[in-house]
Amino acid sequence: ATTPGVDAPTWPAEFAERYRAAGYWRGETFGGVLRERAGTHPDRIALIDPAPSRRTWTYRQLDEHADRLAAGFTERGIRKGDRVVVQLPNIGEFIEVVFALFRIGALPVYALPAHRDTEIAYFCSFAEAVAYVVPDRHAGYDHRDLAARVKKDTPSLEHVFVVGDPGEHTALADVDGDPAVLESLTAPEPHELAFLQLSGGTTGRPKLIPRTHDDYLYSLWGSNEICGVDAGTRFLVVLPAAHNFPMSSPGWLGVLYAGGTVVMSPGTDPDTAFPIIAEERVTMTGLVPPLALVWTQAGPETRYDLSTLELILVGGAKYSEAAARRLEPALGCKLMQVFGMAEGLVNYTRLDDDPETVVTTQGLPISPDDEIRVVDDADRDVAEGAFGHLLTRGPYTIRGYWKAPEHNARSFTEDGFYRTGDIVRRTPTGHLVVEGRAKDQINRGGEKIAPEEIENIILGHPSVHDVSVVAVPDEYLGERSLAYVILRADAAPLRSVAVKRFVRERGVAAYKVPDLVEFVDVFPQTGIGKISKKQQRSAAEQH
Ligand code: J2J
Repeated sequence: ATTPGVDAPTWPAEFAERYRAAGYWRGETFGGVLRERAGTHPDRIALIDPAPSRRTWTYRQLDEHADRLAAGFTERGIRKGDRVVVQLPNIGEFIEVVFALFRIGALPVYALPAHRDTEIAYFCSFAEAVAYVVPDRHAGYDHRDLAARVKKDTPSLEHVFVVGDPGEHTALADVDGDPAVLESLTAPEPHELAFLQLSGGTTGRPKLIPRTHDDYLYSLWGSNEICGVDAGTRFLVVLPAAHNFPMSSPGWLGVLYAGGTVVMSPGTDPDTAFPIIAEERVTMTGLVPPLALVWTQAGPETRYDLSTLELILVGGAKYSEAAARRLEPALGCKLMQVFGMAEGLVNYTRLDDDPETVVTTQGLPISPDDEIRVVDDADRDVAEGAFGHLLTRGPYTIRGYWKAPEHNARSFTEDGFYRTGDIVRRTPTGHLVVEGRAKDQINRGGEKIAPEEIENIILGHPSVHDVSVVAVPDEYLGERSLAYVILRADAAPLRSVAVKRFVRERGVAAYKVPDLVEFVDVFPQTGIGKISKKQQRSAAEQH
């Protein structure tokens, strides 16, 4: 199951050869990289988890813990190619667990802490996961109960591992095996799958993104070179560690690759993050635009010393030029914009770009071999500098989602370009400017919502005849979600809060619950009788 090509479309041989020959794919694995770093600089601090009481891991300790966990997973029957849903907040155990899985070639499936019954049950059943790793409680929510409900309905799921008090499940602390058992295992290979990442999604069900050791490791060291990550980097993980941006751009994985130090932040607000920055002398972090706004406001007044900060990356959603101009003076560090996607392609402004370029563009691709096309609705290249759909192909952009042949036929061109769904234009220097989006998705401050997923839930309400979920512009988040609802003719009037509660009770991440609900009699139609989301979106701008 780790071999790309069966469930996971992969690069044609001539591309793979080219990427290896160019030196992008170095033939390394995650488990091997950690072992190597633990050998060359065993006593350097790899990881700091400051809350609730400060814990640190040297490279040697991280490597040893990963081994013992890997052995414990092996003793419990977890094998190469098995899928394991990992839903952990920003704590040190997150990194221990994923490196343990990397080492035996089991594939982490990254869930966000916000995910609830609907998403977790789907990931576990679709990925046929054998195990699910959770915290006991997080942000006031008991993940052990969620795990018990999901386990009951998911035949493949044999193990639930809990960080903290395990309740009816298994304590992760008890997963402690003798690393000698690892010696007889078949090691994962660089061209094999390393994990399944989540897509932002445009469809009723989230898609899983199969990433290999070779391709993802290239995106890491490529990012490190651009962002100036080295052994002296102290990187704060502010956004959820499971998300592709804080993981890889350059993220905690990039920083570990470089031999730097990863610091976990238990929260995103200045009151939580600023004291950690001061205490741990953090040099770099990544933020979504709404958070960058909050930090920019709080920076000038803070009593904490932020002077160690050298670079803040901002991405995940469009960062307004006006907001971008205020960041450097307010926080006393450099800004870099990043426009990336869990499917692959990542663009950065460069450290030596002129200041105007940094505030007005979303950067250049990592690789000289990232192929960029900007096309019209019929896939014809637009004139240089004109707006169009962004298509991309390259050494770390997937060739297809996991087990999704029909969707892949729509999301990729025949010659393997990924249809990003983003509308961009290219400046004469090759920098991309994101102008908008053609895909049916809501970008709520960097958190992606697939309207279809929420529409399907609301359609399950007995009073609802039809529903359409669209984005509404929002000053702070960029976008919020609005559900237009048509009630059944015979249904009693419904209140907005009842619709929101219904979605919440179905068990989905809180950020997906519609911010606004509006009851209407009809939907605007397009010429061919489909709902016109375009018209709905422009009507929604009045909100
Ligand atoms: C406008 N839209 C952006 C930006 C992402 C680094 C950074 C971000 C992500 C990410 C990531 C944007 N301006 N600066 O994985 O490694 C929107 C686009 C894109 C989608 C991808 C990384 N940066 N976007 O956000 O998979 O619409 O990855 O296609 O969550 O976010 O979302 P996601």
